[in-house]
Amino acid sequence: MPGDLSYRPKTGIVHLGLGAFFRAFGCVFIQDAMAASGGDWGIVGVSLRSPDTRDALRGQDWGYTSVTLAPEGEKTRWITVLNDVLVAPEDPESVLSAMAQPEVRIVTLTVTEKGYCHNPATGALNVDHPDIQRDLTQDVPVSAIGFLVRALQRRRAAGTAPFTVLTCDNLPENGRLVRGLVMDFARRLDPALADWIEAEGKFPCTMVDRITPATTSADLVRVAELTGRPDAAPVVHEPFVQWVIEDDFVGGARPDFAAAGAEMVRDVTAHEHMKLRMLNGTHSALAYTGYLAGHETIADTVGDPVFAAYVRRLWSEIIPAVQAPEGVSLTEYADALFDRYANPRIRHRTWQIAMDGSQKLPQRILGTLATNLSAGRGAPALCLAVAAWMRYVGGVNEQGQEIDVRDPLAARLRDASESAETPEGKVAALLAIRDVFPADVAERLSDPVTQAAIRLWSNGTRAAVEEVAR
Ligand code: CS2
Repeated sequence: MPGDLSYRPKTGIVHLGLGAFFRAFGCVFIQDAMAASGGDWGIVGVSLRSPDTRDALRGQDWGYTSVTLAPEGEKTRWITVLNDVLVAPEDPESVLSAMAQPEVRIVTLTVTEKGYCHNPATGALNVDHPDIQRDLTQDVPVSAIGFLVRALQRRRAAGTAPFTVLTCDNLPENGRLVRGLVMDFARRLDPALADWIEAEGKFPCTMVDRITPATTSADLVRVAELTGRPDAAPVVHEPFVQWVIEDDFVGGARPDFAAAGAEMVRDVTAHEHMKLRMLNGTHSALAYTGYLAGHETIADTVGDPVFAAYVRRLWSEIIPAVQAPEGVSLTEYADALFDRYANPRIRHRTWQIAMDGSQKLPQRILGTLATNLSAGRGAPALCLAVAAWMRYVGGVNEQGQEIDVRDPLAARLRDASESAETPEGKVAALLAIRDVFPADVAERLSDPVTQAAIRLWSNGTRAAVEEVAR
């Protein structure tokens, strides 16, 4: 199959946070890059929490099926770029030792927003986070930031150059953000180490994009049907893929990402803002409103004409707050996003996207709202998305049933919501959570989000969506 490897590469990359996304995205790019241009960029994957992926892949020699779900049909491919999978809680020492090997030149990360242990509103390290407090005092870490810094410490002691830290999470200026967190942690541990990382370390920013719903048991059955071989951990994803990477690696050492279709650029900010605000922003808005209106997936949600009009309305509010990357038309980008959302084979659950909203809202929606409101532009569709998030984190749906809210701040959010009876009171209590809403943003949002919440609570989600989408 084109792009498949004819050799077993030696390890050059350690990946922290081996979830479905990186296996459907980074692993595929890196396999293609080596097939095109060679190099030893095999990957040791690390699960920071559960042994499930390791247990599933072990009996398959770490290979797995990647399934492209296009509206017109499915395509499968066997991915062989993983050389091993480690489970950090079982054996953190082997993770540090893998990261300290001189052949490892890059550490990639997909640990999700909350995995950075930062304050989502400010981007600063959350030094009150229990994992960070623990990792600052013990040599063997549990947090991603702890692993990065402790491994860099070993490399410095051994006279080995640092690895490049390549974050692939949907965070604003993700490389600069993780650099700030690593530097803050390192400075608290050992100022000389911090100086060394500052001088020699590299943290390129990236924009990553491929819709990858969680693999289901139905997917396992389908993959066995399609390929004739059972696979305990395939990944399913859309055909679209985009990786934009700042070309700034320690010693220039990296796979030939461009040969695999990645865009190597000097500054990724414009791409990143566009994607976070236009894709992830509308994804979250559709997740909360769609979930509350009883839609299971994003495709079901945009298949409802009221929500199709709503997402178009959202883009009309978002586009004035986005600077187009050179050569990109934002209206064409929005049209393409709509088609991606409508792909009927992609069953991306609204509940899955609704997870961890406290960590996602600032960069996905609040920044856009702040830009619009300070320019005097109203943004009722975005304000309704914030109100829908508030209703969602209250933990009870419109039929009075419990919602399984997954969020590191879930208990605080629920307490804030329950501290008041009225939508006005709930909005005020939630806007006071500074980890999510900086004071100036909270003040600006107070009136318009309260108006949206009143309509949402009194008319129901679908009617409130219909009203702003008109
Ligand atoms: C989604 C993203 O789960 C979510 O929050 O918005 O995972 C989204 O599917 C990807 O960023 C698409 O590239």
